[in-house]
This record gives sequence, C-alpha cells and structure tokens, in this order.
Amino acid sequence: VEAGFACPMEVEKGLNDKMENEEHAKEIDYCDVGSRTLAFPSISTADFQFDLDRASDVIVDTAFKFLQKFDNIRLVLVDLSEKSRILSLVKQKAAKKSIDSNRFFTYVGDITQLHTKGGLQCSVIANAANWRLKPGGGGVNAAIYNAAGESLQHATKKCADALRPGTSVVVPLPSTSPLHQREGVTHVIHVLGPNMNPMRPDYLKNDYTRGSKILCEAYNSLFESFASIVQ
Ligand code: AR6
Repeated sequence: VEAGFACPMEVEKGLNDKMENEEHAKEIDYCDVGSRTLAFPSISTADFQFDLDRASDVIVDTAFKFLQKFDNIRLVLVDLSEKSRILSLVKQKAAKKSIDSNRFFTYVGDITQLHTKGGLQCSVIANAANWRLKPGGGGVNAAIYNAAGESLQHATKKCADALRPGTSVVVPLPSTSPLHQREGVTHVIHVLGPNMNPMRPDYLKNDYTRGSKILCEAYNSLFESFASIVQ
C-alpha cells in the first residue's frame, strides 16, 4: 500500500450506488484493493479501428475466464466519455453473463486521473501501446506517457524495446513519476493489440478471424501479466 493510499473505505465514485459498495466491502479486503485492481482501456478500438461489437465479446469473455481463475482482484474498463459505445456494449454483455459487478465494472474518466478525479485506487494500469513502445502518437498512449513523465520511457526501455501484436510487457513505474506520486500507479502494462487501420503497421486487412484471436491473446497476456504482479 502506497503512502497516501492507506486503508480503507474510500468512497469510490465509479461504483454506482451505496449498496454495491457495501456488498463489495464484504467480499474484498479493502486494505489493499488498489494493488489488486487493474484499470485498462479498450485495446485497439480507436486508432486501430477494431470492430466494437467483436471487441466487446472478447473483453467480456477473457475477463470472465480470468475472474474465475483468480479471486480477490478487480478489473476496471475505462473510457473517456459517458457516451462510449464500447463501455455500454461491455456493460450489457457482462450483465448477461452475470459477471460480479464488484469485480468487473466500467468507469468513465481519464485513466491517468483515476484517483484524483474519481477516487478510484488502481495501482496497475494498462496502455494500448504501439509496437515500438514509443511515447506520443495519440489516444491513451500519449495520455499515459505525458502523465507519467520521462521516467516511464526509461523504465520501459529497461524492460523491452518492441512488442508483437497480442503480447504485453509489465513496466514498474519509478516512485519519482508524477503518475506514481499523484495517482498511486505502481505498474504500467503495455499491450499491443491487433490493427485494422491501413495507416498503421501490421494492418490485418479486416481479417477478423486473426484479429479476434490476437485481441484475445492481448487480453489474456494483459490479465496474466497483472496476475504475475499481484501474486
Ligand atoms: N483515458 C481512458 N481511455 C482513453 C484515454 C484516456 N486518457 N484516451 C483514449 N482512451 P487508442 P488503439 C480510450 O486509440 O485503438 C496510439 O497512438 C479510447 O477512447 O488509444 O489500441 C498508439 O501509439 C479507446 O476506447 O488505442 C498506437 O499506435 C481506447 O482508449 C495506437 O494508438 C484505445 O484507443 C493504438 O490504437
């Protein structure tokens, strides 16, 4: 538990109502819930132009299986807008599968400001990266590198210099990083998803048989990476 992120019972604005919070409190030990929470963006569905309906199937299926394997962890899918279609698709499909909404929920906000703006404690966040693991570009990659400062680049270089689609790499975030200090983020997991944008590398030309398989591998790799940090 980080200094300033001590126990417990923070009010989590991301959760819908008080009842949910109370039920949740019974199940999960609040003292280090932040360190067992992964916040992640929807991989490949903006700049990489992956179909949202297919992506939502993959997210719900892989999350469901992962949550069955490991208890005592939380997954939070984050997107910027109230109107996010991927969030509403995932919400609907997760409810159909009766996934425990305390262990898997969606959250509207900036993934780099979960604690300060939303009161959410998430020590581990995922990034929808590019294959070179470079800062910039746009979307969530630019947001995370900007918020984390230069130390994320250095830390990333120590771990890997490239990613294949469908894989991920865990980067411990130095305690000097503003994202660590302000938001309590201890690890960034870079994930490279499948690309359906003709202007980007490894373009899959609308091949959704391969695309869905790679997206599935990407989430499995992300969740396993997260589990390796928590265990
Ligand atoms: N907080 C939360 N979610 C966000 C944020 C944010 N600050 N910014 C964007 N999203 P994208 P991709 C959501 O395009 O499709 C990059 O340039 C966004 O609404 O970031 O995997 C990389 O360098 C969407 O739901 O990632 C790669 O080259 C999700 O994050 C390429 O884009 C992912 O959108 C990767 O493309």
